[in-house]
Amino acid sequence: MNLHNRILMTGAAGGLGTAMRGRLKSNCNLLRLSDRLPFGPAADREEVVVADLADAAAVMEMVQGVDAIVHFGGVSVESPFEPILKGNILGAYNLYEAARKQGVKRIIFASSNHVTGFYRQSETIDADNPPRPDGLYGLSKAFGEDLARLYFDRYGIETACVRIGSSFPEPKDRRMLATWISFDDLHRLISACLSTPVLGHTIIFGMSNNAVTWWDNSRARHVGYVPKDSSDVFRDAVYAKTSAPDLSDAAVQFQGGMFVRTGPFNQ
Ligand code: NAI
Ligand code: 15L
Repeated sequence: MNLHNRILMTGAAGGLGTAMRGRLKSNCNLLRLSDRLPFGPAADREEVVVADLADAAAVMEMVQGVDAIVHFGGVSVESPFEPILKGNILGAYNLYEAARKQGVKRIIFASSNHVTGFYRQSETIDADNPPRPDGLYGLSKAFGEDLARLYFDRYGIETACVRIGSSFPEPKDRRMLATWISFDDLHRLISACLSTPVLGHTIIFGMSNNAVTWWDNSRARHVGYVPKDSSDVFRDAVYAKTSAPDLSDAAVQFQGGMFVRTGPFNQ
């Protein structure tokens, strides 16, 4: 039996939305999908809502009647401030306000490793390390995590802030050998966050069982996430197709990789 009747997944037209769409249907009776871009008709046990997260009234309608939210929607890379402000800051606020007013009690927030991108690749950090965002995008995700904490402390809305590493079919470069999470592990992680009896406000790093890692999830054991995949099977192929890292490059020194030197700061 599903714990949730209707789950809302935002960002449905994006990479992870597309990958999780089929998988998340096993977590609920009805999956409501939303994005600002059109993404095709509703399939069996689906509902489709096209709306901009910056539109408070539309978000209020989108959240009506849902039991839990998986929030992927928003700007997903370093960008100028305006779209980040609308999609990630105002968008997250609109979503939490709608959740508060409509009694939604659990949210899985797609945060990012770029909240802590300015830690070094030689460091291991956990959820208690302070944020060190590597750009405006990471900063907006740090805002989302703090917003979630406020709505937990004041209103009891539980959130898993999943600091996703790199979720793609395969790791694309040497950095991603540390940051990679498979789609199946991401679904395992979201399922664990949706079903654990007490979630509270939890920060958890979204990674597979990679031999090289910079993140320690011991503060999120109550979630019960057990990854089954590993980037290690791709190691030889990734080494063969990439050249040795230039250790003087900030993208190699810091966990955020290229994000630490991307964006409007450099223009
Ligand atoms: P994506 O860019 O493919 O998908 C994001 C979706 O959000 C898009 O379909 C876009 O149309 C929608 N969106 C953007 N602004 C919006 C707005 N104002 N209103 C409504 N919808 C809006 O990104 P991806 O890779 O699917 O990531 C999903 C989420 O996970 C994002 O929040 C991203 O920051 C986060 N994440 C993803 C990682 C990855 O490895 N794929 C790593 C870390 C975090
Ligand atoms: C992210 O936050 C991005 O959304 C994703 O596209 C990747 O670039 C990922 O981080 C990463 O750090 O590899």
